[in-house]
Amino acid sequence: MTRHPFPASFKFGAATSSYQIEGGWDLDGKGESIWDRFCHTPGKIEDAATGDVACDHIHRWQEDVNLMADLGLDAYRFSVSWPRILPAGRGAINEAGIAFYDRLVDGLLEKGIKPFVTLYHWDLPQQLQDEGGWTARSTVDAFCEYADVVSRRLGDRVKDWITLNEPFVSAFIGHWEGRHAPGAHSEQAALATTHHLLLAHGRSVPILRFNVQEASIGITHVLHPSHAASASEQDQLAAQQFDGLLNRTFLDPIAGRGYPKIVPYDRAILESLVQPGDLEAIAAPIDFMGVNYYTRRVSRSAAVPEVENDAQTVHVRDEQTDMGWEVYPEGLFELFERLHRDYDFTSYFITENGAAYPDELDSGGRVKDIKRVSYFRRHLEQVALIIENGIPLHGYFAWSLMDNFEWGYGLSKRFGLIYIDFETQERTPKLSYWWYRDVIRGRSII
Ligand code: IFM
Repeated sequence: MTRHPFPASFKFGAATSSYQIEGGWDLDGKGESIWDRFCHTPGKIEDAATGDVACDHIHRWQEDVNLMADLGLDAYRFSVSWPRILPAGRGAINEAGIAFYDRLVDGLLEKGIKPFVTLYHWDLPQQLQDEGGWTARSTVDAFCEYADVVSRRLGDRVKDWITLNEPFVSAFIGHWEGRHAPGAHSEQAALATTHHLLLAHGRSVPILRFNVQEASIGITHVLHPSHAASASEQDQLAAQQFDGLLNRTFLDPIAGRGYPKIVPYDRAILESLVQPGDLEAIAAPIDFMGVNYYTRRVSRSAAVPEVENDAQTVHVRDEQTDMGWEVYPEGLFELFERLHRDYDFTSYFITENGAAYPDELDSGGRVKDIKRVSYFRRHLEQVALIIENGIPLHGYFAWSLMDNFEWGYGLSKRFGLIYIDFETQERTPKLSYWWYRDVIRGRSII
């Protein structure tokens, strides 16, 4: 059955991030980032890949914008590389870096594609890391300086701004689990990072508003419905704690409620970092909440609050993506119903949704990623339901426009609508690209 629930104003988009696609890691004055350092450290990345070249988007952006235009995108979400703009994290501006994003933004606008800029998608300048990184409160000031520079230079053309991508991942995977840069293993560091990231978000909102006329400003969180594996009190508590960790630690302070109480970490550490005025700053009014949705979490009780497909996660269904994440489309509606019921955010965008599968070119040079089409179709059905239920969801960004560097997994996980041959850099639109093009054209799910 064809459904036509998408209003003309609804934005169909695709998303990427700087370190995952750009390459040019030390090109034209760019400074080193924590991800450059992490990937250049042996043993950190599963297949020993780096983002040194990635999709070479820094040189091939025009071809990529043409592919976006052929796809019919209304909007494109990308991130700016902080060390490409401020190589030392603060101070001297790298004009060559600004010029790259100037060209990209102009190229997008020429094609009628609305740029959504994420300021921070995990590539902190290494020099700031050497001064303590996000565990140091001074990094908040550096972020505000960076937000000021970028919004002054691009704000005449870019109206849609996302301060941070998934602060949960930066804080907990980067600083407690250590699977992401900077690779720390400390609860204290994870909680300091959490608070300083949220403070950086809140403090930068008025700066963006001052610099950008008619700005629309948000933050992006990765959110999962949190279910218990059984009705036992312990499992119920584990599910509540996971909800506290992943969802509420990052939603509640933005909504002006401070940090949640039922969490699996030492809450006293987090509270001790809060200075007068911080919670008010974090709760600066925003224009939209960005939601990245991939899967749900089903918890059974255990002592250690690990966060992914570990012993605590129960897989209820067999269908999983190449990341080992359960495919659970109805969780998207469940999540938005809850957000709409429990919070007062006035507008939402799904800023990422997608799936990794082990795609290959067939003998005819095509990629028939049928599973990804099915994943997108079933999630877009939920998007339709969300809109039909009057929840103010205004856009959907597929993750990702193209195969790219998937962090600790290197180049081994493919999320793209476009297949990348990382040897030749040849781009091949997959079946899902053509399917999504038809969805966008018809503004309906087919
Ligand atoms: O590739 C990442 C992206 O950088 C942030 N959200 C999840 C994606 C898939 O893991």
